[in-house]
Amino acid sequence: MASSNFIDHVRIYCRSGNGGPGAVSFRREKHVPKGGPDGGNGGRGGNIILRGNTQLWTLLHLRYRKHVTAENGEGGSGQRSSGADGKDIYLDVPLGTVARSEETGEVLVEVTEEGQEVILLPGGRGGLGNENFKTATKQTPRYAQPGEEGQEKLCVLELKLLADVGLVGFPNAGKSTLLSVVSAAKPEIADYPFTTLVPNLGVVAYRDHKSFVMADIPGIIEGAAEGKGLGLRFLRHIERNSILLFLVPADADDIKKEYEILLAELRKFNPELLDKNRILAVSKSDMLDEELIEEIKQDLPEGVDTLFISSVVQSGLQELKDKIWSLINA
Ligand SMILES: Nc1nc2c(ncn2[C@@H]2O[C@H](COP(=O)(O)OP(=O)(O)OP(=O)(O)O)[C@@H](O)[C@H]2O)c(=O)[nH]1
Ligand SMILES: [Mg+2]
Repeated sequence: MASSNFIDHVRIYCRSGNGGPGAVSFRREKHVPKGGPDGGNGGRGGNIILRGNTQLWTLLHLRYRKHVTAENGEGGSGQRSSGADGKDIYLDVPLGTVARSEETGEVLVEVTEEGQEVILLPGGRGGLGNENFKTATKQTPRYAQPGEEGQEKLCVLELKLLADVGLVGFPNAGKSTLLSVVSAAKPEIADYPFTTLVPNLGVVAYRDHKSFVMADIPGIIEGAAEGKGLGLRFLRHIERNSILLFLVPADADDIKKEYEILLAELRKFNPELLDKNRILAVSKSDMLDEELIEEIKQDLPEGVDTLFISSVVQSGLQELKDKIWSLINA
């Protein structure tokens, strides 16, 4: 089952490299009796770097990397020779990865672009060799700096999905079914609530080789903001989605009311969610005839564009995609 591979949270114990010590050394050459100091600098310790990669959708590949340790820098040596820098460690992550310190909860870095490289933990600076400490009065410094220590931190990497459109609806509304017909994603579908336990992402092909990303998140129920059902954990996945697509099934007792309950839960969770553009789709409308559609139209919520769709008979889907596309690019 693809969805069990959705890993959006990993803890990694990170350690960046120590800087190499600077060297204490003096020039020794046959015809230079009192050679001056020539101890080179130590190399920098390896950094731990996060790098954005659009080919990745989850943090699954980091699941078993419990410890990451970067190399120490090498010590400097005579003849002003600097030590080599410790090798950096690159951790490729999907866009939308946020790294926090487990201890303080503080956000350390965030990766949002392809190829973006951000230093999660910098390696220690290399120490200066004794050639740097020569002064007019001190011609033979027998002192060099030690390298700076690397850093250690228990880091938590979390993925915030960067979907263009997030599906919002009660369990069983047909969210996963919609994703499965408009994208190549194969989410589990069933006629019982909470089939979807973790988010699924799909790339929806649009006209002229364009595409957008749709996120199917687990159903939201009344009280979700207080932790009912699957609770808040997955609501955070739609924080960044640029638009929200509400799905209310055609056989709901009161479409307007269901829509309003969903809105209220989102508002309680994070009022900023309501600033996003939204669309309402009445799903499973293959169960309606023209007459019923007309009836429902009389009592739809105000202030939101509403479409009637059916994933099963594939009706209204092109209009839906057009609408989504125009809002994403609004
Ligand atoms: N008639 C009809 N049934 C549909 C349609 N779309 C989905 N269903 C059915 O509705 C049920 C629920 O579909 P899902 O896609 O699993 O619903 P969901 O919103 O993902 O549900 P959760 O994952 O539990 O939140 C399934 O039995 C689907 O076959 C549709 O367009 N027409
Ligand atoms: Mg589902």
